[in-house]
Amino acid sequence: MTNRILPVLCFAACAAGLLPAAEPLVLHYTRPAAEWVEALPVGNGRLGAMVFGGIHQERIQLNEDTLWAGGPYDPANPDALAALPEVRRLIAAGDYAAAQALTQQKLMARPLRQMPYQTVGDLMLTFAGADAAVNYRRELNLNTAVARTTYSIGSGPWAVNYVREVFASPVDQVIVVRITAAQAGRTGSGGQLSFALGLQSPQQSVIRTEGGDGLTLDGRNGAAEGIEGALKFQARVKVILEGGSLHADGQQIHVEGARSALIFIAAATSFRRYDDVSGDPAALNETTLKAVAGKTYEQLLAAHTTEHQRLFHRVSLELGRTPEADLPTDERVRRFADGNDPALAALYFQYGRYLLISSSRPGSQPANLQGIWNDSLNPPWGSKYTININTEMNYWPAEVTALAECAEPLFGLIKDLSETGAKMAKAHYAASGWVAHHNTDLWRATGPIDGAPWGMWPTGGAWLCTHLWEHYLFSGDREFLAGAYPLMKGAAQFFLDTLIAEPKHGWLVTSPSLSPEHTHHGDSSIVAGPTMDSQILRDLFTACIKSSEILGQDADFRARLTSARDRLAPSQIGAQGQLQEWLEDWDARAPEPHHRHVSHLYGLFPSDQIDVRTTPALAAAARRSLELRGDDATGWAIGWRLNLWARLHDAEHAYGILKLLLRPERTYPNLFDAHPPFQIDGNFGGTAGIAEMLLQSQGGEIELLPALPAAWPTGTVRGLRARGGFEITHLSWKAGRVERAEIRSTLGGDCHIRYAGVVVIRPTRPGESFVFAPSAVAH
Ligand code: FUC
Repeated sequence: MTNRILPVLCFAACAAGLLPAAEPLVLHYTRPAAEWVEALPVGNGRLGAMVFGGIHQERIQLNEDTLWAGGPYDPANPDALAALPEVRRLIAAGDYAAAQALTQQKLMARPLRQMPYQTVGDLMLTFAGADAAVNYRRELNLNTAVARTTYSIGSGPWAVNYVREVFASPVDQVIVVRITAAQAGRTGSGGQLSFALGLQSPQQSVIRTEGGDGLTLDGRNGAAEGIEGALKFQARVKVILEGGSLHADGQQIHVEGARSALIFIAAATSFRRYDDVSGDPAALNETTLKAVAGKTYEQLLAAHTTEHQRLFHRVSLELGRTPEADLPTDERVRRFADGNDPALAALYFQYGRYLLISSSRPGSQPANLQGIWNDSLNPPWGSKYTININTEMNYWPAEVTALAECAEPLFGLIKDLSETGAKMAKAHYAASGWVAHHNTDLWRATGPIDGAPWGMWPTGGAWLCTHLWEHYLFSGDREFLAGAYPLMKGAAQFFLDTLIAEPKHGWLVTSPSLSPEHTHHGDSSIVAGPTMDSQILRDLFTACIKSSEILGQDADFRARLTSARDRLAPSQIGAQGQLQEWLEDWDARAPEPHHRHVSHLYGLFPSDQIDVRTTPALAAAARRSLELRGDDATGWAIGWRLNLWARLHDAEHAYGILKLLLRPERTYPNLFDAHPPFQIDGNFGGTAGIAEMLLQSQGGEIELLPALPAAWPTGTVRGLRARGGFEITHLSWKAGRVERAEIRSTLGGDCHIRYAGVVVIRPTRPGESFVFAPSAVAH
């Protein structure tokens, strides 16, 4: 039912702005971190640190987001183009094993693997006489983005209280550490702080003390897969004391009898662009450290917190509080599935937003498989960008949770890939436009890697491009669209040149391709026209068609795309009632029925091609596919299932999936997602999924509480964003029913609000807010 009469809508003076968080958003622990996945992450997009909070020894593990192995390289394989027709012929003949073998032999990029993201090293602080500590607490405050360790040594009037605070400032581009030691109850007392500072690194590096109050680590990145290291990097540490004295000794700085110590950590590499490594890290660090030299801790902290809260406080979420909320965070994770701790779900939601703000800011690299936090030279999957799901999932929460700026690095990556991918399109396919396969790295390599069953997937760049269109749908930013359109157009051009007509129906399909990482016969995944490809291309072509209309250009290209879109293979329903993963109904015979990837369900989420209301048969088939696949999977794969069940409007199933995610097997003590091992995509998928349970805005409607579980009967969420330029500045519910919503229109136009089976349409002007109170709606 659609209601055009608006008795339930009234005008209100709604102030949009920063929102105070009601529930303290703090991760806390009673012990120092023993493992890396217990340490607490801070980051400013570019610099990251993991804080362990040790008593005798503090380890602060450091990252800089451009420190990767290798240097600029061109991964094109000169044999690929000549072998392409034969691979296609073998696929058309149904000889998938031979097609895969030839792909492996001739079509893969060189080298076969891309470059890994790497650690800078560690700052180690060793404290004198730190044996019998009491009142220990270690915490990460998401509201201030400060990691804090406190403890006392000794007792009575002689007890000394230690406080360590660490943050990564996006304003001053340094990691700031402040340590104080003061005798209990004696203001002005001090001089208790004695410790040694040293740097260590697994990289090729030289560490030296500098000027008596500093440490410098000069390094070079290493080679990988035969690609020589081309980067210089430098980390610098500077210590400023209040009281006490400093002296250098070998590779360490010694602090004696200080009241407090302020430590700055700067780091930079010579990376400027994927094809330019001419930067001067020493000069960059010098400038950075000079700029902070005269600032007080309080000034630095205030600037940092203000900038963090500008983004973080746009959204708040309250789902209710139980006594469990007072427990240490790792204990809460252990209890979540069988307990009643709605505040942990809210904390996990906000932690995903915190991690995105901390790992992806304008000017930084995009969040990689570990965001920005990695202590290794050889991390799992190189801690790169896997673009057959993982990188996209990292950015699922960006628009809906009001962090669109954090997606800027992703848009920059797409621009880079449009350049490197144009060379790849030409070399491997003799095609125009650009292509990126299933992975990329700092150097924006775009070729098929790792091996044919995983790498021979040409649709990664196309999927990334849908994020450009989504940004337009949320923001209505025409100028952004004008810049993004050539990137989307280039991605589409590649497919206009390379799609082939499959023999049975004449549908246009990709070949060679695969349904990400899933085999259909034996160990063969190579195929023509996997369902996911057609779904992604339908979205890409539609985005290009609409963009060219909005921008008033490219009528001919639009016409070509429109006719190609009409010929893409449709999503089909198979014999089990499931959504088919491939052109043929092979799902029942695929060797891994519970595979983690659910690529053919892209159409349901993140796309809106499949929808419970507009395409109910396909939605039912998607549901069947999900049931057949099963709920449990790796971290990110559970995160995807959460979003999918929310799109199916099955609140209880979605909540059951959240319980699978928020258990120790998939959530480490520091709330990092466990693939396992750590992979950050599940955190972001989890945040997006919780948002998707509370608000959806696909298909031209804003739906309130589309998948609210019984576990969250009462709550308030403020600040979520909807497509069409709407901010849900307030949404509160009681006994599972919406009490009041307040919506701000940024662009004007009709706002279609769906709740409890009723749609109301409210015309709006830009900047106007209105209240939706459904108690008056007759159902
Ligand atoms: C894809 C997934 C794996 C892992 C890797 C980084 O290959 O199939 O599970 O997430 O990316």
